[in-house]
Amino acid sequence: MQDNLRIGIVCYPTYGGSGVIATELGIALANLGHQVHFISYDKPFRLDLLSAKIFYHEVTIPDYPLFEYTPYELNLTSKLVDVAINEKLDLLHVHYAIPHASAAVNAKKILETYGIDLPIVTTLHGTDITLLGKDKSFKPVIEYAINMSDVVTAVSESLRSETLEHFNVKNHIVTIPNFIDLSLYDIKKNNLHRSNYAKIDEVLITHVSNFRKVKRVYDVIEIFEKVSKVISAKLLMVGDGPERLAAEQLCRAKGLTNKVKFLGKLRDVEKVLIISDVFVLPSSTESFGLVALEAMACATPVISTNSGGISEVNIDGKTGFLSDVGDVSKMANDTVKLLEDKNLLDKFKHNALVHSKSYSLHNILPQYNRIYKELCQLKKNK
Ligand code: GMT
Repeated sequence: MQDNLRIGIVCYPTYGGSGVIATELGIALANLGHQVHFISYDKPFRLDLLSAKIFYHEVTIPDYPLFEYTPYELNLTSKLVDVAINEKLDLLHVHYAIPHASAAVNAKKILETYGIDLPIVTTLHGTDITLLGKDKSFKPVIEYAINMSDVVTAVSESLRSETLEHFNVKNHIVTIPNFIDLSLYDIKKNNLHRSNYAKIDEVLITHVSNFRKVKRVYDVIEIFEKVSKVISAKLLMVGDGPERLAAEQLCRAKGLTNKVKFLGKLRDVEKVLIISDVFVLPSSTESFGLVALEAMACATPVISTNSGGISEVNIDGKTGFLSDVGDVSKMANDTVKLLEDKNLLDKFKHNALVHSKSYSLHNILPQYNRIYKELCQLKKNK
């Protein structure tokens, strides 16, 4: 069997952890020598095409007046069939169940009529199971996509158990946690100055998300308000999304505008995380919390909820503190406790950095690579 494979990767190109993981996985696979074809409706936001091994195929959606609702999944399915045939893909790795896994299994069925066997690896990332999956109208499609994939992976133990609990899964689900490329987190190379945002005697608290409801951005502001009554502090809100305007309005109403800065979407979030003292993630659900791991890789402790898979990443009393969803008083008290005790803060910073290393790309990439090779070997033996 050849060592270098032709791998198709389907992901959301937008500001979110699943797109980040898919992009960084693709880049790492290309660095290993595989040829990687990204397929999406836009170029993934962290993808630079500066590699002879990386290709991007855009799914275009024709404007057809008959369709009241554009059938994106069908355009994606056709594109997958086309790329699989013409680029001679060995396998497809799709991130997120809907519509990526369901389009992929349909493409697989179509390709069978051409005599082509295309193994599908599906990675479940979270809201595809925890939110969409609980919506009964999607359940049969998600269940089918999971059961028809050749290999299914989940990004945390918690997501794996939730999937098994809510769906009639016939496939084995492998947990492969998210990862980070530690070379991107070189504190010494950071050229963003903390003094841009906080005075020397102020602490810097940061939140990064896509400002969806599940992120509970108002809790971030409530926590910050409580902390800033005790400690001189500034808050950086990074990202954008449906709740941003209301969050800005809440800051105005609370008279916090001189202390809270909304930076919008940033490509290199690590630059901000490195200069932060504490990272806050009060989500109501989080299958993994990639950005918490990114903060930890910057030696920044995490104040978070204990929902979903976050507790697998942020270790309570070691790399940060965990609280029940909505318990803003405890999250504020924990933040103050950390920031007022320099020894404790230094210990947590050290622990966060050390713990993040167990999620290094170097440790996780071989797990995906092994799956790909086994699938191709199976295909060859058929
Ligand atoms: O969190 C989001 O809103 C975006 C979503 C995504 O699909 O990118 O994130 C999910 O996948 C990430 C990568 O695996 C996880 O780190 C996030 O925890 C997960 N989000 C939720 O479960 C809410």
